[in-house]
Amino acid sequence: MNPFVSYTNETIITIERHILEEQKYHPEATGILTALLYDIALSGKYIASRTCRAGLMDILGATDNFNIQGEQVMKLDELADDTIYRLNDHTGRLAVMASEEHSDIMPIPEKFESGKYVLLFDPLDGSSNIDYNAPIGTIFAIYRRLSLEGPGTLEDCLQPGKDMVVGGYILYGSSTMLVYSSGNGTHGFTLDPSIGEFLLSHPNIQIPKKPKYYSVNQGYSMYWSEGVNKFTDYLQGKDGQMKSLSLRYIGSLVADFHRTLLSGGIFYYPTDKKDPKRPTGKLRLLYEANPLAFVMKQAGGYASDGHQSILEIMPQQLHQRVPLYIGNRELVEKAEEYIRNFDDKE
Ligand code: AHM
Ligand code: MG
Repeated sequence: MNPFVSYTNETIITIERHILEEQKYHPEATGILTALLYDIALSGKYIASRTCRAGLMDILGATDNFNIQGEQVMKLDELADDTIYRLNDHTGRLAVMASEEHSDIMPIPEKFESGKYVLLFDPLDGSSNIDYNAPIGTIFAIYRRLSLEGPGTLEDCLQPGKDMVVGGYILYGSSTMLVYSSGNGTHGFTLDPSIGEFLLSHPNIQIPKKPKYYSVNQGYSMYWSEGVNKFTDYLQGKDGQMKSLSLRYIGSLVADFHRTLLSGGIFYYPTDKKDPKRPTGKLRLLYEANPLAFVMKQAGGYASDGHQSILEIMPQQLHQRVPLYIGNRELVEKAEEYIRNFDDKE
């Protein structure tokens, strides 16, 4: 039985109700952030409705990429990107957006009002898994704008994760889940497709103290540093310090992260030497590492780049990559220790 679901609790809490109740903790709140979050949940519902028909859309779009309604069939990651942008560009809540799919910031069209928040997102993370019907996700982060007025700027997007107002993700798996934190705990909602609502299923998630799994693409171990290899030996119990953890890796960050959050353990994507063009690993600070670090921190865990907290890093570029170690604090700090002892001395 899912330990987070109380079958005796008759109160049904929709995401809308939850967000409104969270708003009570912020007497200064105007409701804009609440509405913004609701629009993100709406984007998630729309993307979920399309991703669960992925194979069918291919069939429908097989001729000239047009479906039977005469609409052009987009790739799912383009569709997700477009959905989030279009559901949020006209609301007057955002000053600017940035997406992993675009090299530059995405301005709000001039005909619409500019708002006080900034939205950064990875529209469909792990999209290489779509062809295999494996879980994929959307990751998002909301900040307050720094600029005072007019169109939002690049600087508005380059804020450290510790200044995030809301971070979260939507997981399109065997069910669709939205997990978010606005700095007051981490809460998970499951989409009930029969009524089209996200319902609170995982209130106040805390990462279990006893870790269960480690999650990493072990196929790249030949490219790792000595410290990362020694840390992996530690997780496998090879140096006798602990009982080995089981390995789980889907290759879809949201799904690997979600399992780590609920089961306890660590996910890492270290610096590796296989691709000289990206010596800092693969994952992006703004769209992937930061929002998940924020959610993990609120669930009692920790995220590091191997040297310092992810949330403390001052971003220099929109698409900056970063090594990521995320999960139970003791394990992440152990990774930092191995890196310090074996790699930093070189
Ligand atoms: P994407 O943003 O292009 O989808 O890439 C990010 C994905 C993550 O979901 C996942 O953790 C990682 O790439 C897997 O990479 P690899 O195949 O190198 O293990
Ligand atoms: Mg991604």
